[in-house]
Amino acid sequence: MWDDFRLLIDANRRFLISSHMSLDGDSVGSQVAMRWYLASLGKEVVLYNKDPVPGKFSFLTAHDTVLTARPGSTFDVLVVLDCSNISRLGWSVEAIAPVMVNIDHHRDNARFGKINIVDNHAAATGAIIYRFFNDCAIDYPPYVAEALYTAIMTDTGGFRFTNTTSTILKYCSELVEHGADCSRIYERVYASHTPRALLLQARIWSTLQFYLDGKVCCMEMPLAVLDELGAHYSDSEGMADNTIIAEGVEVGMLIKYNDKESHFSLRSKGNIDVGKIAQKIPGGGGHSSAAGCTVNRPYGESFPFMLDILRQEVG
Ligand SMILES: [Mn+2]
Repeated sequence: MWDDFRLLIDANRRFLISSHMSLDGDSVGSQVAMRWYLASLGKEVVLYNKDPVPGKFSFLTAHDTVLTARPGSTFDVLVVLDCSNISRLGWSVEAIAPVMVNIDHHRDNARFGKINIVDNHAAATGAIIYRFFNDCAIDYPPYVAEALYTAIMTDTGGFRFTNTTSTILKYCSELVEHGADCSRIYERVYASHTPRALLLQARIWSTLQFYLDGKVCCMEMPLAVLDELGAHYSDSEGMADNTIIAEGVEVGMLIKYNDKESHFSLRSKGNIDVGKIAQKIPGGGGHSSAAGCTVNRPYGESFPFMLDILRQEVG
C-alpha cells in the first residue's frame, strides 16, 4: 500500500503539504507529522494552508512552519491530507505541482490524487500516517507522536465517538510510549479556552432548543455576535459536540448564519448517519457521526428546510 508513495518520495525533492480550510487537530497534526517525515529524508518541505493554525494547536512543534500565503514557487509533489476533495483546500492547485498524493479518511473522498491512500474506516488521517510509520518501521520523535495523538484525539471527539476502537486506543498507547503527553495535550486542546471564547460559548448555549419530541437539539450562532464580543469563528469550535449530550437526542445541529447563508454542523449519537443527511445538500458531507453543510438561504428559510429533512430521518 505504501510502496508507490515511498517510490514517489525517493524520486522527488520538493514537496508541498496542504489540508482543508478551517484546520482542525487532525489536519494540523497530520501535516506536522508528514513534514517531519519528508524533512527527515532530506526533502524540501513547505506547509501551506488557506487558513491559519488555530491557537489551541500552537503547542504542536513546527505548527509555526504553516504558511497562509501561497508559495511563489512550484513543487514536485503536492501532498493533500485529510481533505475529501480538492475544492475543500480553498485554494487553486493549478500549476503548483505535477503530481498529487491524497491521504484521507473521509468516505466521500474524490480520489483526486495520482496516489490515493484513502481508508474511510480510519478514525483520523493521523491514524493512517501512524500506520504508515508503524508498517514501515519508521522511528519518529516525541513531537511527532504528540502531533499524531492530537490528530486522533480530536477526530474521535476526545475518544468519545463511535470510531474509538480498541485498535485506535492501541495506536494511542504506542504514541504515548513514544512521548505523547495525554494530560498536557488534553489541557491544551480542551481546557485552554480564552475568556472571550467562553463568553461566546455561553451565548451559543443560551440559544438551546429541542425539536421533534426531543430527538433533535439545536444551538445557533449568528455571525454578527463575533464582532459584538470581539470573538473569532474558531472560538465556537467544539460547541457542535454539545448538541448531542442531552438524553434522548439523536441528532444535534449547530447553525452558524448570516443574512445570506447558514452553515449546519450536524452530530449524531450513532443511530442516524448525519454524513448522508449532509450529502443531500450540494457541497455537504462528512462522517456518519459528524458532518456539515451550507445552505445558501437565510436562517429563516434554511432552518425549517433542514428540520424537514431531519423529520424524515428521526421519524
Ligand atoms: Mn480527519
